[in-house]
Amino acid sequence: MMTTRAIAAAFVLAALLITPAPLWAHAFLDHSDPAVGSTVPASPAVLHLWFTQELEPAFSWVTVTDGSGASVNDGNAAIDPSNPAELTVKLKPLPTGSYTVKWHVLSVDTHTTEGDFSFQVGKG
Ligand SMILES: [Cu+2]
Repeated sequence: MMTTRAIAAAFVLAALLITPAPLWAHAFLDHSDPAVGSTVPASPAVLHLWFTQELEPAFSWVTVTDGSGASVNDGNAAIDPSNPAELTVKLKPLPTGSYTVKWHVLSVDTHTTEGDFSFQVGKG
């Protein structure tokens, strides 16, 4: 015979099995180049962000700032023509230092997500 606790656990498990699909549908950052938290030896010409879902170009952006908060974007972010889940932005030449990436995207399911991370240029 099931205890109350076991019945409660069964309901929680059922809820977990039912709810993940809409969560997975959001566009979260899958990986990036330079990678999240990484140190790269030389200034990257382009930042690539790969998301878990295709993006709406008009409402998706990324800003890279240096230690003083100044943007080092070289032009606007763009969706890769061959991959609607990839956002890229050209970067100005980056001196040694720490850089902050802030992204905000609208996925094709109309949900917005945002996040930030940093990477370093120069000797780690
Ligand atoms: Cu969503």
